Amino acid sequence: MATRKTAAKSTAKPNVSADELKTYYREMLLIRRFEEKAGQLYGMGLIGGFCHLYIGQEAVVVGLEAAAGEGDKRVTSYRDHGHMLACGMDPKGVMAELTGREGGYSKGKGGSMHMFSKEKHFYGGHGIVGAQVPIGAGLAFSDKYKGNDRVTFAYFGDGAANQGQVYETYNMAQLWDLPVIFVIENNQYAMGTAVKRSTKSPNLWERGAAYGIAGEEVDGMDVLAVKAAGEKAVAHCRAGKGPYILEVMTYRYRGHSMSDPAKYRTREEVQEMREKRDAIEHVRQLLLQGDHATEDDLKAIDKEIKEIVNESAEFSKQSPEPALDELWTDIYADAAPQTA
Ligand SMILES: Cc1ncc(C[n+]2csc(CCOP(=O)(O)OP(=O)(O)O)c2C)c(N)n1
Ligand SMILES: [Mg+2]
Repeated sequence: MATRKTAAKSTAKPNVSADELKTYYREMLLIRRFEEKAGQLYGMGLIGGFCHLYIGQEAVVVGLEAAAGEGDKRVTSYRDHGHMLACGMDPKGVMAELTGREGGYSKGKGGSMHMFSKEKHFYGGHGIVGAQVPIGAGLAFSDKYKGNDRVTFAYFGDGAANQGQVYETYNMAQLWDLPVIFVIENNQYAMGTAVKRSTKSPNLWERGAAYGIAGEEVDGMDVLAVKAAGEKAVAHCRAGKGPYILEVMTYRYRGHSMSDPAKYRTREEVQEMREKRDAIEHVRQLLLQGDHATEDDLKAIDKEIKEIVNESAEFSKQSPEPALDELWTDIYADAAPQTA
């Protein structure tokens, strides 16, 4: 098997303010604690159906959201809770949706994989692997057609990157210079299949070359590296140069979904990533070593986040289940067509 070429890492000191670092710390921690709570609620039977946690991948979406501007769009797969929190959706509405309650973003009728927010330009949450990639190009097409300078982030996994529709989308996006950033979240696995077992060509971002699409590999455990690459990609798209590919190297600590026995990898492998590469710990160390924050400052942030997450769980438990007649609403954009 061909071995993966890894891009040279920059050794430059990050040029970043204390406030910025604290923001990333807070946002990544919110996702992690929220997901841990979702895992607990699932274990208690309060969340039904599928539930795919994002723990370990937090720096990807937080770094890219830091590079995004007002009005930019995002669309992703079923592993979507982190994307929703990072773009500013309300944790209460997300948790209530996970638990199937009326106060959820889809009134409790969509669950983990089916939430949207027009206000935050979040276009789902898609359970069909790869389906969001052409949708992302469509969103970018709409912005280009309207003549604004908005950019769409279309997130998908290493497994999805082997799908045909991704390459049909690359072709059209490049042909029409669409302002879309294809973000491959390479977390090394597609369910139980390691990328090495499914993929001959080792660098997924390089496949864009066949269509003339520029791209690069990014260290997805380093939020500052993700942000910097995101800014470059956004500038490329806003300048009308067409799409860009970011292959963000990351890792999921939990199973594919809550029902994954995780027999396809060793505990040691997961432990090693947690101990040596954790993205939140990385920012924590930057804050402490740069004298930007004390242990007490960080404890205060931890407490604040814990409260937000607990409130979201409490809100979900108090929110009623949707009424039965809700079964007939939100099916068609307009009133249901009448049959003769
Ligand atoms: C079209 C389609 N095929 C198969 C599945 C079943 N399935 C769900 S997730 C998944 C793995 C996708 O892995 P990847 O794209 O790497 O994303 P990750 O789960 O790692 O975030 C598969 C095969 C599906 N949902 N849709
Ligand atoms: Mg994957």
